[in-house]
Amino acid sequence: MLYKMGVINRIGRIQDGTTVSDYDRSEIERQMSLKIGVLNGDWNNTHLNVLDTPGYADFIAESKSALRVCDLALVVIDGVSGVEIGTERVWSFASEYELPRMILINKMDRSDAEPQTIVDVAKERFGRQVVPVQIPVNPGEGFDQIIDLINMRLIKYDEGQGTPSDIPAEMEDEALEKHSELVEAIAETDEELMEKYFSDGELSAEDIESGLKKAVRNLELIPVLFSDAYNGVGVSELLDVIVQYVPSPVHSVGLTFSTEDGEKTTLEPKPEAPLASLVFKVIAEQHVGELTMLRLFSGKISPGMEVFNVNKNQTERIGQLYRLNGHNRDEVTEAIAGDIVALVKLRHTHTNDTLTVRNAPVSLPPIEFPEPLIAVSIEPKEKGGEDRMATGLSQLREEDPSLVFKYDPEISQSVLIAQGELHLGTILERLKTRFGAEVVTAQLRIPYQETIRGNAEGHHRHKKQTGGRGQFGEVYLRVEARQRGEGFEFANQVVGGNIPSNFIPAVEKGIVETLDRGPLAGYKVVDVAATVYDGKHHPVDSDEVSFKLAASQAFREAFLKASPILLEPIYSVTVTVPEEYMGDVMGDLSSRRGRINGMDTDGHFQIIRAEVPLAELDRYSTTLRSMTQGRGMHLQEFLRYEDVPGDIQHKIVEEAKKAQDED
Ligand SMILES: Nc1nc2c(ncn2[C@@H]2O[C@H](COP(=O)(O)OP(=O)(O)O)[C@@H](O)[C@H]2O)c(=O)[nH]1
Ligand SMILES: [Mg+2]
Repeated sequence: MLYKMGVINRIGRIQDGTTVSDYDRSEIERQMSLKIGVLNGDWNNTHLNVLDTPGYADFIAESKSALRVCDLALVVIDGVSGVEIGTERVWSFASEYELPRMILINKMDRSDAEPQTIVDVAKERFGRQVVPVQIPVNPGEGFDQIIDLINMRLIKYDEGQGTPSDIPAEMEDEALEKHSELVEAIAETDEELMEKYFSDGELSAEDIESGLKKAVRNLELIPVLFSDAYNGVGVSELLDVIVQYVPSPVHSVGLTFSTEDGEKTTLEPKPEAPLASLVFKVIAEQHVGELTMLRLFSGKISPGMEVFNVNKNQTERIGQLYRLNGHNRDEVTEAIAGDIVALVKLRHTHTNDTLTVRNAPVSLPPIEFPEPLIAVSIEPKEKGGEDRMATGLSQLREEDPSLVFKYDPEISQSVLIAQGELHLGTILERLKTRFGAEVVTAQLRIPYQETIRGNAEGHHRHKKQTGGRGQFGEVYLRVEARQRGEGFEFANQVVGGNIPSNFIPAVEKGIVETLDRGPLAGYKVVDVAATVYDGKHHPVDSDEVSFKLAASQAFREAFLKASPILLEPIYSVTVTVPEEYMGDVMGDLSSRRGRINGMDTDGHFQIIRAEVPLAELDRYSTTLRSMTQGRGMHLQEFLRYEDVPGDIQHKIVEEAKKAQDED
């Protein structure tokens, strides 16, 4: 597209690392896009902003960000592999944003390309609105002809240059039939057109044009086009169709959304209206610093202007403005509603912030990022590296909010959560090269819990005689099992002042503090009742510390006698895979102590629902992807705690003992 629009004079190739969109070093090395590529150009007197997004599942959040600020989703489908999980996911994002759509089926030069099957599948998956506006005449090697079903002509391409001519006689019947299907589909979206179509059996060129335009805008039709991007076949047609049939942001009704108090607002896409714009991406560029990517929904901006960041309650002054093509920047003096621009050096503004005006502020709905899937513990390689690691991670998170970094007190580890193995890899690489922060990652600890099955009693006397004043406290208590989820309960049944009432809080405190590091293997204790029923004190030596220690020891003793057990977190796991991988996935889930709860068919995908212990889910997304050649995905969600099987409990307890001995 950039080549056709005259932005570049040579077509780049992924294999040579010369494409405009994938310019980042790690993108060139991996030969794939890792982030939104911001591009622009002109076609038929129309300015086009293009956000090229990665297809790889780890970077799906980028696609979601881009879709949030676009007026059209052009969903590119591989002409050989067809509709994939990634296709389905971006489709669902586009549906969430109620975005007009078009489909481009690419790689028509491949001899194993299957355009018709893919159109059929797309119809089945995405609905009857899917309608081809072209016929790829000779798919396979040497592909160079497309029939344009809107204008009923043949376009023959030579070195990317399309020349129109009449449809050859032998193609006429097929072309007429498909043309009628298209016209009928257009007519069905509008009553007036339907009447005309019934009485005339055809629609005029003007009616087809305006009808298709309206239907695309209202999500009633989804045109399908074909291309061979290698040889530029279909590219100029694609640009023609985009410019002619896709709603220009300037002529749209404007972004409509619900404000925080539930009212519907529509932003007029006019330069005269007050500024409303969303930051959808922050990119750190070498030698340039941070570039803030902004989509304007209404109003305009120019250098020197003061704008209001409504999320941070801060004023920002606009510096230079750029239009981007990869890392090429063209300075502009103004940007208006509908446009996408890059800004330099904003002090307080980050992804998902709304830039607006103080006297008429709006707050745009934020991009909601997909749940990250792979979690590891992260620590600096060397002591004292904590600051660099934390600074680096918070900076990276500003550029890419689809990663999560937090401290988890339950397992006492710093946790990094990413969208997949590759995403994780790029984060660690950037930490090292950009922030000099070398880190080590490891499997997260499992937050097991401890509880008891039975009841038991415990007793401890704490007594110390050192020099001056001694220490004395003695506690008798009972522990009882409680129902799951009931938590901890403390009761006092001491009579006759055997433990003076002012020391009872210390007894309780001694037990509560023990709950954090359970007697069995050091995990949190849950659902236990403890009743202190007797004890002894000494008029001089007794103090709070003595009763705390005695209570803690008595509790440990009772707990270990009351059939202690370990509980582990169980997750519900939903796996979506193409049918042929189902056997492998089920076998693998069983080997992870998983229980299969159900299966559903969804087109040519299978959905498997299972319950799997968290301990068995380490890097499951990675395994699933390699098991299914990247075509499977899963979601997981915490369900409940369950007993750890006896042999595994034994192993965990032994390991905990060993670790404690080493300490
Ligand atoms: N045969 C053929 N290969 C293509 C065509 N377009 C892209 N490719 C190849 O398909 C692979 C993926 O292309 P890429 O642009 O990285 O896809 P992306 O994932 O959408 O960014 C690369 O190896 C390209 O060289 C095409 O029209 N025909
Ligand atoms: Mg790409």
